[in-house]
Amino acid sequence: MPQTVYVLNGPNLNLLGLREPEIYGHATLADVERLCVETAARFGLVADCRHSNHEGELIDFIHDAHATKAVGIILNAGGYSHTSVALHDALVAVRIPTVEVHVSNIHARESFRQHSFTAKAAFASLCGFGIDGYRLAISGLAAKIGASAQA
Ligand code: CA2
Repeated sequence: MPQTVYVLNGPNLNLLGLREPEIYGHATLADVERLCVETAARFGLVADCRHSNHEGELIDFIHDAHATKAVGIILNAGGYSHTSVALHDALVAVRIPTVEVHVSNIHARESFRQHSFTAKAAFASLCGFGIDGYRLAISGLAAKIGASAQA
């Protein structure tokens, strides 16, 4: 059975590469997902990449991760990171090692972005690396769960 990592992207991340490139860069969500699939494969992992603009659907994805015995979650919950106790609670409930990713450096932006509910349920957080943050997050998750790079 392959070990699966869920890569979950939240609201507005489908606009990556299409708007505000000065903040979010030029890469698209399809580029992010390709990067995640390739990076996961280097560690013998399978990336199951999902996007939703809806809080409840993101919660359903987290429950799916538990139901399918996913070994990790990479989460960019977008604006819900800063507002969603429900997403926090879903992550705590499933107890799957999670890394939070933000494309932009949320700490150098508006004050309302500087708190993350979801980060409190993650074992690590990365922000400000652009889409490379997803690659770093999968690599860090692989180390955490003992998945080594494939020859
Ligand atoms: O930096 C990140 O990855 C964010 O999670 C992106 C969220 C924002 O609400 C968070 O504070 C930080 C927003 C999604 C991006 O919205 C876009 C709008 C236009 C173009 C591209 C993305």
